[in-house]
Amino acid sequence: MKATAQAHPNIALVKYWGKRDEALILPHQSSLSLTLAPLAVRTTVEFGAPGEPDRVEINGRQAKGSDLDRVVRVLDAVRTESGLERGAQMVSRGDFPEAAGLASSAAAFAALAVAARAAAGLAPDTRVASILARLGSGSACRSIQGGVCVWERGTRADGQDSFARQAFSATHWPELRMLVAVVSREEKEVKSRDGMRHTVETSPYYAAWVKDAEAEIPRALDFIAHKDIEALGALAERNAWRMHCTSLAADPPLSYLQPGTLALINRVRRAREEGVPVWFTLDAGPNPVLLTLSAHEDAVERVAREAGAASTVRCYPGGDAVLLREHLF
Ligand code: 2P0
Repeated sequence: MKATAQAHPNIALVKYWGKRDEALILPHQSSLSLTLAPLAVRTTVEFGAPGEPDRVEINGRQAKGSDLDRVVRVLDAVRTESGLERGAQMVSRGDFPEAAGLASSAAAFAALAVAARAAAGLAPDTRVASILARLGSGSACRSIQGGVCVWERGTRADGQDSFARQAFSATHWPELRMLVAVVSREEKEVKSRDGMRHTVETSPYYAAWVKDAEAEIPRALDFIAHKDIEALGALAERNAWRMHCTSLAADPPLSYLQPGTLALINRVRRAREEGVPVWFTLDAGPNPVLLTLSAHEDAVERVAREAGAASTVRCYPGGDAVLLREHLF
């Protein structure tokens, strides 16, 4: 009745931005991401006595409010699947440097999904685990497997065809590198969940975003299959710009960009003109993530520092979410 899992976060190269179903977390478009090592979240789940309340501790603090609700939602889905009617204890810990500015929720809900299903005695199933992780946070469905994963939007109203599948394992292109360039540590004012809802509801560009992002997925897969970093980098940059454009066109406008973000993006373009193969992507926050190859990682880190990044976090393709023998309690 007790299990522990570890999962990595992921960075989307074709982003998820907008839900067609808020309750089930079903997206308007498909997305594609790279699972990122060495960052990871570990989570232990133990089902106890029937009728006990769930107890949830995240990074040393008891979870409350919407954070607790999201975890309970995933635990409830596992109770439904397994027929267990027991309260659970969950302890979760991330090893993310606080300054990384990377959301740990994708890794956290992926680890929770894998640990909770194992603790309930359910056999491993990447599809079911991906759907379960999605109920906690959309992007988490892409952290069940390593390497490159595609979250197919699906068309069913019950969400059973909306999950992520591995397209390439972490060993397909081990030289890929993603460097988080931290230009601001300030907490973002608008959370992704609220920002994407506002964009769907008010941006006249939203329909164009959906159509374009969907069409980029097969192109991204082709570039990754051929290890074409230039084409993939260009695709990642234009997809990030287009996601941010839809938000900038919302009413009132929504901008995650800060002066330091633009300074870094401009420096990346100049570095490329000077011969450094580097491209950026940008999530719903101010810190660009730089795409390059291992041979150029040091040069890219220098570029990021010169352009004002206070710190950087080096990442490489990560593996699947896995069960661990050692528990957190
Ligand atoms: C992504 N982001 O594809 C995009 C790009 C942020 C920008 O997925 O509401 O935390 O829990 O489904 O997954 C962040 O959104 O939002 C996100 P919910 P989530 O990675």
